[in-house]
Amino acid sequence: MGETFYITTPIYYPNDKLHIGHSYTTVAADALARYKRLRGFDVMYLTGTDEHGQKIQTRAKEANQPPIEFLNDIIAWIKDLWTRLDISYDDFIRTTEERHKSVVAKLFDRLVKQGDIYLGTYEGWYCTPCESFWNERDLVSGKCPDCGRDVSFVKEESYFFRMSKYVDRLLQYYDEHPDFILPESRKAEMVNNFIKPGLQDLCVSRTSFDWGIHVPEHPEHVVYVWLDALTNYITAIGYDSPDENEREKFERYWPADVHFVGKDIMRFHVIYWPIILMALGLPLPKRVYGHGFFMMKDGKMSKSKGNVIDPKLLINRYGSDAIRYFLLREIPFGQDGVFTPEALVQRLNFDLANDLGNLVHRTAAMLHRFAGGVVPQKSAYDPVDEALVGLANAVVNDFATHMDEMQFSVALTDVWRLVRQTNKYIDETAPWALNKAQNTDRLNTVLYTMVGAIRIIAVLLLPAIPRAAAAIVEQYSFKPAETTWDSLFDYEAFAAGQTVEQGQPLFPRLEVEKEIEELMNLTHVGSAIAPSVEPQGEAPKQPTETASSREETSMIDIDTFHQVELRVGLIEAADKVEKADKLLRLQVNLGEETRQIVSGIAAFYQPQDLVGKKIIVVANLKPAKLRGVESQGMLLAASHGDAVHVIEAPADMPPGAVVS
Ligand code: ME8
Repeated sequence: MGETFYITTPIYYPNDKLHIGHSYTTVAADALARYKRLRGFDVMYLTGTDEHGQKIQTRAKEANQPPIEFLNDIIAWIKDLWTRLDISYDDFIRTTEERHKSVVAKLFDRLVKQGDIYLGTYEGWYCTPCESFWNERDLVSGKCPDCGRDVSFVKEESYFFRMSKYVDRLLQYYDEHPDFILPESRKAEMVNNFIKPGLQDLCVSRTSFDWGIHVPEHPEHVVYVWLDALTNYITAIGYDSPDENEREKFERYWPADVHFVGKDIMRFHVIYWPIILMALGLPLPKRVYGHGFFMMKDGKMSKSKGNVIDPKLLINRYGSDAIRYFLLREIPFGQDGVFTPEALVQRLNFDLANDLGNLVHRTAAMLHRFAGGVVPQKSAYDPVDEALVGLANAVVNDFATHMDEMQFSVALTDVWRLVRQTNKYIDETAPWALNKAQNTDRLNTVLYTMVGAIRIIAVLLLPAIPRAAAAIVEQYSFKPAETTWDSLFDYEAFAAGQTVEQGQPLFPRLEVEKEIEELMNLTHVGSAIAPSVEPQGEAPKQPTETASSREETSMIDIDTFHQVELRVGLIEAADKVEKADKLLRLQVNLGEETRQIVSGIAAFYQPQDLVGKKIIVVANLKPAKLRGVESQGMLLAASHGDAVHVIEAPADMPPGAVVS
């Protein structure tokens, strides 16, 4: 077994569906894990869920479910998300698992006994969404300084962790390990904002709720979520496990090579977590990388603003590779960036469909046209070939440097230098002209050189867009030995003579304007087209959403439901919307009036089949324009997998009848 590499994501709060921001951290960690595996490391990639605390208890209560049932449904949804995004985690820890709970209880007991944790009384402020304690002086206009929401005053008996005792050692560790806090710019913020003003002892238990790990000696105390959560990084790999094999695993992988976290939870990872480890006498993680935030145009994503992007929606439409590529490429890791439909569509179209997709497709097409679909042997290189070979070498080295520095966006830019240059090489060498001139030797060398570049590109893309990269490897029949990391340093490390499949385009070319508009509709809450999500091109076959995922959405009360006006409608006419292959325009009689409704059901119904149907219409939806056509309502349809059925009203109900 090779050298180990242990990488983690935060364990997310399963109080709600995860959004594209959570996917960001997980995809980045996945790309690094895959890259390290490619380089021969024995990788342990851990993710999971942080399942205790007041917030989860409250959400479960609102959903009228025992916490664990509430959680199981969401965890199933989260795991399904990671499957769809091709996340190659090696382990998924849930803090409600016995392997975690028993170790945390024991560890707490030990820290009490050795005097690092003591009993006292906490008086101060608490932010439940962040599960964070705050001093009066930390609050900003009386609100949580992290999330801006209301805080509550709490006074309760609590255990405290003697953080202050370890501050000097912590600062010394920072000095001796300049790579510990990454990007480096975050270090000053941590020291100036949290350590210099005086690090206070941390409250590490709560008594006002009971959904958590109980302190063995004092069971009315529940271990504070952050102490519970942070220790997942060691319990998951067998710290203090009764099982010897598990303990060996811990010896093997600890300390972690890198914890990936968002900048919001940096302080827990670079201050509290190292101190807890010091108290336990364990080595500290080598690096903590605090990346930036994916924002929306109107600021931070939040459920209450309704500007949260559901990653499954995007994966269904574009496939996992497209989303992975966008997340890794669009924003330099470490910085904040804004999500816009324009940026997504342009990246997919220009980088993936045009540059990469086109290169792979046209090369295969030329191999078929000029060489019977078989990669020919080369003769001597011309300078133009040597230049491409030289660039490929440089790109492999740059890519490695940038991946090691966790600069995913730059590493992908490196690969695209080779993609674009290879396209240019084809234009310059013009294989079609060589074919016409029957200059077979030269033609063969050019074709070989093109395939050589594609091999290197495919291997370099395995970490970021594993499906497409594997599809290229298969299409071009590269053998396992020709797709190893070491093989990249020899341009000619593949035996010519293999057959290349003609293949389908890897990524569909999008009509930019149209797609941006559709994406806006799709991601806009309250969009008037019900079933507008349609897998495209190579989009992977995805499991459909189940009841479990719906149960995580907030429950509404009956008054909210009654705000929706449902009526029976009779479809009197239907036709296709011009230049919008998914949309039908319906004229629907609602009793006292006729409404025009545009619906995304063209793929499932012929217009004439709908005429005469009685349907159920949301009659008080604000009008919206779809592809320039006004829609004055929405019809109800059921969807499952690829099937969509318009809901029909009973035949004896007149148009306009109220549905409730
Ligand atoms: O904090 N952009 O869980 P959490 C980028 N349970 N990343 C984002 C993001 C955005 N808009 N929104 C969320 C917790 N993230 C604790 C962690 S670890 C021992 C316990 C990512 O569900 C980012 O990684 O609130 C952030 O740190 C994390 O989700 C917060 O997830």
